[in-house]
Amino acid sequence: EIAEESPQADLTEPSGAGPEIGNRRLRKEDQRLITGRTKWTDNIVLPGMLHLAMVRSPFAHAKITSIDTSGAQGLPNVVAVFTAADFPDGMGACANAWPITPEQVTPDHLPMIGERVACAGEIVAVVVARSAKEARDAAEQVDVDYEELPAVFDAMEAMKDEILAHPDKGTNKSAFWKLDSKEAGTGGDVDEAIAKARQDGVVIEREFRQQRLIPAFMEPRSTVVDPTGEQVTMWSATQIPHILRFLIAATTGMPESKVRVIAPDVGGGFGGKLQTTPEEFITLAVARRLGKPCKYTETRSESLISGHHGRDQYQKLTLAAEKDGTVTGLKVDLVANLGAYVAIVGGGVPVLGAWMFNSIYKFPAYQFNCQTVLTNTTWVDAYRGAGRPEATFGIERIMDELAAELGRDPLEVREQNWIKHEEFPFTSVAGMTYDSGNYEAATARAKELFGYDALRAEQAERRERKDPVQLGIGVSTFTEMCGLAPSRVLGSLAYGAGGWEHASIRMLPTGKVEVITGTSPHGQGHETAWSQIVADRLGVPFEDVEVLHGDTAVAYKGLDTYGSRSLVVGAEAVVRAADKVIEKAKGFAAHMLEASEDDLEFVGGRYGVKGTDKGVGLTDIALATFASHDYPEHLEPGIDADATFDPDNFSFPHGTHLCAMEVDTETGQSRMRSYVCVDDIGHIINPLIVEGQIHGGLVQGIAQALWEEAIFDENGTLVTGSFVDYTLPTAADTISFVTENTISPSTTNTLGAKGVGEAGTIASTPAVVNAIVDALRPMGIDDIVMPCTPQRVWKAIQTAGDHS
Ligand code: MCN
Repeated sequence: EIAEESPQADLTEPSGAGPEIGNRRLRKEDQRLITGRTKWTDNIVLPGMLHLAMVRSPFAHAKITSIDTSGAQGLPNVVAVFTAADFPDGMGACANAWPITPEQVTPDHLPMIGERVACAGEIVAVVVARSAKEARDAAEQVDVDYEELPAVFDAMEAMKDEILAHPDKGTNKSAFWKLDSKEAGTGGDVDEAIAKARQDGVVIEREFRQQRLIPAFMEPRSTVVDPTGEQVTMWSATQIPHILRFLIAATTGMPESKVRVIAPDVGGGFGGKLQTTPEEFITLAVARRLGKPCKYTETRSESLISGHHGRDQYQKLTLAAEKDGTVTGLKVDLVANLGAYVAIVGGGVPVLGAWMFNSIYKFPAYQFNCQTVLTNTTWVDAYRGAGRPEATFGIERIMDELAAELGRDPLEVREQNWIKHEEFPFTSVAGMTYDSGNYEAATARAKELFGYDALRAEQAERRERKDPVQLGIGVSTFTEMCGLAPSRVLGSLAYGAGGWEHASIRMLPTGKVEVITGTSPHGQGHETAWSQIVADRLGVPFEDVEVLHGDTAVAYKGLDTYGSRSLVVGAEAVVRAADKVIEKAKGFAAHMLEASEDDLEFVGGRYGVKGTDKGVGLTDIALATFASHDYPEHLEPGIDADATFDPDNFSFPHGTHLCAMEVDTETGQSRMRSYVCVDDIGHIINPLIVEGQIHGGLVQGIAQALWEEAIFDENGTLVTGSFVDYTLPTAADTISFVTENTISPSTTNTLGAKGVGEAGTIASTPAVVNAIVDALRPMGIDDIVMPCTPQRVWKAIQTAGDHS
């Protein structure tokens, strides 16, 4: 009904006369996404389809001593019950795809467990029934006996190796990664810098905790497998159809050509659907065994316990500076909790911090040490920002602490240390070359929009009169590396990982254009943005461009969507395919116009003979190459083109985020008063999409600062296992944000664009915590552990009071 009331046309603004790039177009995909009138995986119904329900371990670490499935077997409409023993050759393997070091300790991650579960929520049996409800009811009748084993949950506990998450591995330590500027030749000796600062400068040492979060996407994960055709087809709510197809083939032995993976419309992921999951492998194995289509859709509680988690890291930072505020060195020691298994990029996520803790600053000496550890908790992998929010938090918190120690304005101390705009491209102490940026411009504009000086004056006044509601101002200046990734750089860091992207453009005879992209959007609006780019490049109407994605039989080549890569890698491939179309069509144009190619110019979708009014449109050429026999012998019919783009560098968006928090010192309650961000993401394709990305990202980052935390009890049971306990923010919990942009074009792609999908999340968490700490600093408080709940803030105030 809703769909009929708001037809597609109402959601799409007219093209306008100007170029499409830069247009605030409403997203063409939103009509179907918002009304739900689309193919979400769970909407797919196939003839004779069966439904799966998983039997999951309630224990975090236990031996399975027996499984009795008889209670479920006899129930009406139950078709089968399987345990791992029914699949002696296995069911494939969830990927531990990219070990970060050759020595990495990597436990096998099997889809279904037969002997020993290593975290709560692992699957020990699957029930197949004619309906999902019957399958779930029957799953409760499967009787599993467990013998509990000692379990370890906390990363620092795991470091002691007293209790082992996987006893057969002999250690909980998975991998160690170090980057040292002296050894790498990119800077000085950090220990010397710290020793010197202890004598005649300032040393700030802080420990921060990145709590565990859960990527709470809107659409729970769902998989349908149809084994009845020539090919096995899997529909899955995934971010990575291409990688999934490859890993199914690689770990089950099925020929890749016999596997088709389709990611239909996907309702959000935030990194949480960047995984090849036990549930996908089990659904595939069961469907093939029974020869019938099968569907599995998780409940929200299953999603929270068995979809992967994010963050969970201990950070120790040592910052050395001269007395005038010039930083001379930074040392970072991380311990990152991987959970029970090394997830698809789980080992690599904390290591991304190696290139990010130094952030926008010109530190002369730097060292990054990262130890990843295994525990008996849900596995941890990418969650929006993946590695970069953690690093940004650490450095932006400690820069504030340095400013406080010196009694100086935190923006002033940052400016003293950051890379100046005339110094780009700049190779950082971690060895990354930042393409472009202008931290001065973004900061100046943010200060102006925020009313920085007036708020500082109000803060001083409230402090003076001991107002119970204190005002805090939080600063976060950040950069990130996005656009995963230059294959050669990525491959050298993480074994065997490519980072290119592919696109095809098909010029249809009627002049319409099909764009096929290897990216796999799950809320980011690629259909709209890619159409805008192609409309401008080929000079065709926006409405005539159709973007196809997410089906390995259509978009046969791709590396999918994550790491804010799609625009700067994927859309750049689209641009290059479009340029090839233009080049190919030129030969036909010359033939049709009886002119030399050198005399032609392509403007507004038309080849014109310079100096004349003779010309032919690209769409006419598309028809001619389809229907005409009259074309030059040296040309093939058709002007379609493919391109694969592999950038030579990441792109480095940056920005300045300012947050004002009012903190009630009597109750511990914090209230956000204003939030301003000025982000620099180079050229912008669609400002409306960008605003949406920033808003969504901000809310997730703010939620880490204030509300969200995945908590396990002493038995390893997830106590925040529903949305009653896992505190997701709603629109009512946030305020209107002020967002603006400065533009420092990227030099790594012809669009001059940088990614935006994670920027808001990366920048906002430290801005909020810095604001709360700033409000309370006169009380002697210099940190609040996240999430900064009223209870924690209140306790910190009481404790500070006790000491004074
Ligand atoms: N864009 C633009 N101009 C720019 C940069 C981006 O117009 N200079 C537009 C792009 O055209 C695209 C969108 O912004 O439509 C995001 O582009 P990009 O930064 O390339 O990010 P990706 O498309 O690769 O998306 C991945 C990123 C990540 S890593 C997470 S996590 C995340 C995010 O996107 N998860 C999301 N945004 C999300 N948005 C929704 N709705 N749902 C998720 O799960």
